[in-house]
Amino acid sequence: MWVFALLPAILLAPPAAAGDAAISVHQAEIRATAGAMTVTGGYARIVNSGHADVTLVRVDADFAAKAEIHTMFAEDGVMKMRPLEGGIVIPAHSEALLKPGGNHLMFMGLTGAMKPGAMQHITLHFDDGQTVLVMAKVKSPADIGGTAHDHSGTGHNHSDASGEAMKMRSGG
Ligand SMILES: [Cu+2]
Repeated sequence: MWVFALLPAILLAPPAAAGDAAISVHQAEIRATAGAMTVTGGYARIVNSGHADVTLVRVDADFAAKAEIHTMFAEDGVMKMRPLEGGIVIPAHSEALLKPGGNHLMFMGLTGAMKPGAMQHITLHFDDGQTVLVMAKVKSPADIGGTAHDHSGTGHNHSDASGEAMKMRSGG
């Protein structure tokens, strides 16, 4: 009986088009911090099963004063990063990988240490109005997928970085 009751609701659902909730986030991870670090990175696989490209335009996290979407680039043989102004496009029927050494989330002004094993909420905002609340797991750098040391070496360029691991380069 309930099957018949359900049918009208399905028929009334709007056709899949711009705005269909098609984003899912997997393997959300945050790099654990050490000592007085107040900056860290976040990574995830964002899958778009919809028929339209979607752009990740903003990130919120209650454990950081500021959250940004970053990209990395080489300058004079040194890897640096900067905010990605246009956001990250997740193509239709495809995915975007946020990973060490590539596009990533950057959390600045951490309210506390990021301890391995802890779970933290991140909110991802997309240009079509979708908002996705993500549970991210804090992992030690060695456990984060990909290269383990991209955020701990030289060449990063955060104006408000106070951690010893984030070496400042002005004037970049
Ligand atoms: Cu960054």
